[in-house]
Amino acid sequence: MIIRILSFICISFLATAAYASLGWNMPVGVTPVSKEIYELHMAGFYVCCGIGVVVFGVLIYSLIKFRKSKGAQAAHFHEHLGIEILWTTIPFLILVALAIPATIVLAHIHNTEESELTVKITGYQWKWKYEYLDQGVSFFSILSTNQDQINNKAPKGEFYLLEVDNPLVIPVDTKVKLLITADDVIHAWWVPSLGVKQDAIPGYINENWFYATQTGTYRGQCGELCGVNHGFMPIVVKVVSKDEFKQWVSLHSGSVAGETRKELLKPLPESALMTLGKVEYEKTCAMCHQNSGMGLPPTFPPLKKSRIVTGPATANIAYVLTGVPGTAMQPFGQQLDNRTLAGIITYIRHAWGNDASVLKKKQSLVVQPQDVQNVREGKK
Ligand SMILES: [Cu+2]
Repeated sequence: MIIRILSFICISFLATAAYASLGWNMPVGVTPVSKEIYELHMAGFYVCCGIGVVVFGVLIYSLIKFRKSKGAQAAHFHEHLGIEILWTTIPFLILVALAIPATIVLAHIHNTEESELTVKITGYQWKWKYEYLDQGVSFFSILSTNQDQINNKAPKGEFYLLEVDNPLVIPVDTKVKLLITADDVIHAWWVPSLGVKQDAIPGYINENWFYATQTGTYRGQCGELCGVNHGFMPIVVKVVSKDEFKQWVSLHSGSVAGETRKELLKPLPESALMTLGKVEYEKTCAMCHQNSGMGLPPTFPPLKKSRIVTGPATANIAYVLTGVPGTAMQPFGQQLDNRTLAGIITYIRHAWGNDASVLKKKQSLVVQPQDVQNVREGKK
């Protein structure tokens, strides 16, 4: 009877497809590997259920059947060779039976041969960079949830902390090889629906791959504790049709970027720089220095009344371009274009009452894209 009850509880847990849709189980995913991982996980789960039923069944049966009130007497035997062989052999066989499919899946996960598209992924504190090695497309992907939601000043959106400005765009039915590394500390690129969780380690390039069989948007996160904003570097992968991908590449590939590089040096009116700067500041800088410009001292210094921000523009530009080694202040010269940098620097020199200090020191309030380029080239 007891065994029957236990079996019933276990069997009710076996209806796992339903639980997967409820979010109680791991997702089945949309790639062959994610499905294999799911099946492996379920096989292990069934074995655990079986062991649970047998072990607890015997235990509970014995407790009830041979209880003291019924006058049960303990047996006095010890050292039974047959039993010892049995309880060593059975777990050994179970482990071997589980290791065989696990090894097959593991070998499949690491087989990056015959890939059709290669994307290099670099983890930074706290963003991802994607480079399509054969298409000449590269960009940063940054959290796009606004600071008001994070600071509980606005209701949280549907994809709170799981949305980015530039998702990774991938064609459907294509074997995509991933070369995963990091620029500062260890991160991990983790998208459950694609069956990928791979450490991003500075100085190493790890390989992984996926083959998405369904179009759609798949979300993930950094899977390795990488610092104070670890929870703020989500991953969004948009799987599109092959035609849509071709169009997307032609819009984003090198030749177009080459033209816009010249465009990016054109001077902008102060108001345009301020508008652009505010948006970009909130996206790229506010996570550390905060919307209020007060930072989170001592790790993230305030920009309000900052000596650098209210000082000479060239020094301010150089500081942002090269960053500060050994701190979270990165060399943004590699990450942002001249126009964006000019906008951000113009904005921080105006905001939080900094403008009064800048003017008092007779320094310039506005930074143009050409000024940024000049500092890049080492011109005064
Ligand atoms: Cu990370």
